[in-house]
Amino acid sequence: MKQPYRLYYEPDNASLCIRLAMDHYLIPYETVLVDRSVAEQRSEEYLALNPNGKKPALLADDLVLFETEAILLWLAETHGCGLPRVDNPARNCALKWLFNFSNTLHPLMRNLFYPEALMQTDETKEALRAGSRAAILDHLDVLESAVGHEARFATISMLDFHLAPMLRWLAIYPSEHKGWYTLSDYPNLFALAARVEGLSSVKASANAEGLGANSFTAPKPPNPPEGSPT
Ligand SMILES: N[C@@H](CCC(=O)N[C@@H](CS)C(=O)NCC(=O)O)C(=O)O
Repeated sequence: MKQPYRLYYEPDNASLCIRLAMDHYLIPYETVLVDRSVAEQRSEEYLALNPNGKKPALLADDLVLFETEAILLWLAETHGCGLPRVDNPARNCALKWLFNFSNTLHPLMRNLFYPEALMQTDETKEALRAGSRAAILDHLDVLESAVGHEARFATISMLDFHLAPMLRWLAIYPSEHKGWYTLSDYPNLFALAARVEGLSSVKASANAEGLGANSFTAPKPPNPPEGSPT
């Protein structure tokens, strides 16, 4: 018998997107906490899995995967779920948004959460945050329109399991720089978050990471059973 996949995770991190997808599409997995309090993501063992030192990583038999979007795509292809199949023209619409997330919103959010990766002084860090916030607000306008008008977003897919967590994180991290974004200002994105939140599979994911009630429409800092989100 095949081993369940192994998701290397930390609560309320990018690995949440993978957990949400695997819970929803009933893909068996087990989790391994990558504990940032002891810098486990920089350990020799973890770097052998993901040389970038970031979560998530997914171990599937002998295959080691990293990059959130690549993992979501691989799960969809391997399990025939969550994205239109190769012979379906709708696939291109889905992939363009998946790649868009990986090139715009997701990396811009890293500038808010980890400005020290690029900048040294308080002043330059704040300048990076400010520029990134402005760019994110522009992207949210684009997404608000797309989610409202594109058929792709009418049904739950891997895109939702990526976008809903990002909308959550923007509202609560970093805790000392909140309040510049309000999800309810974007009715279509709010509706997407509510749709995801209403899925029965999401309750299991939210419980496993201590996300609390209304974890996507009115997110609060989590209280995870193990590990720490920051
Ligand atoms: N492009 C990566 C980004 C993942 C990422 O930024 N993960 C964060 C947690 S949300 C992380 O590992 N941060 C620790 C660090 O950067 O040292 C992906 O999509 O997998």
